[in-house]
Amino acid sequence: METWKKKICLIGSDGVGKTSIILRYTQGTFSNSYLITLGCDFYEIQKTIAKNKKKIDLNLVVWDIASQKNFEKIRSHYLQHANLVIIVADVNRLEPKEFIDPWIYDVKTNCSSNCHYIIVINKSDLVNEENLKKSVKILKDKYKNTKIFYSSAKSGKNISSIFDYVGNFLVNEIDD
Ligand SMILES: Nc1nc2c(ncn2[C@@H]2O[C@H](COP(=O)(O)OP(=O)(O)OP(=O)(O)O)[C@@H](O)[C@H]2O)c(=O)[nH]1
Ligand SMILES: [Mg+2]
Repeated sequence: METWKKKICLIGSDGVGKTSIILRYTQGTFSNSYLITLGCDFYEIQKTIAKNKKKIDLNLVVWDIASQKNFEKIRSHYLQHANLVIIVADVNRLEPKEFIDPWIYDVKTNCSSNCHYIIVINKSDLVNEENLKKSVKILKDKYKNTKIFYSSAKSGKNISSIFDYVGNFLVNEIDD
């Protein structure tokens, strides 16, 4: 089987749940306590993805990048050569100018032009379904060409869908 190696990065404001999303997916666990990420942590995810009639063994290297202001310079290096970036926001902190646009700017200035990004609105367990749908619709209208997920690292909602999408996208939608 062919093996592909890809780099993905998670970025987003402090405490939005980047580390929790990765731990929920890789270990199936969730903790209510908040252990801030310093610098960058690394994880690996193995997936088998169908491509035409073949199967691709996809090795995702996941960079969980610290959000703090004083890491800004280092962060620009961490983002280099990313194949895809997951911008994470928190359902209760969604003002685009503050919580989403700066991260898109980060991707656009530090990643190559063929690097894609998606937006994940995490902590969906904290709002009711109706408000969640409203918030997601506003963002989908604003960021029309961007794939947007909502998720909960706490309940596990949509966590696998995010990584399934990312795996499939990297194998079937881009050809570098
Ligand atoms: N209710 C709820 N809480 C969550 C969820 N995801 C994360 N949290 C909580 O939010 C806090 C921060 O989560 P982290 O995963 O550490 O956030 P982070 O984005 O990695 O934060 P930094 O490393 O500081 O950038 C923790 O107390 C988590 O338990 C979620 O889906 N729902
Ligand atoms: Mg973290």
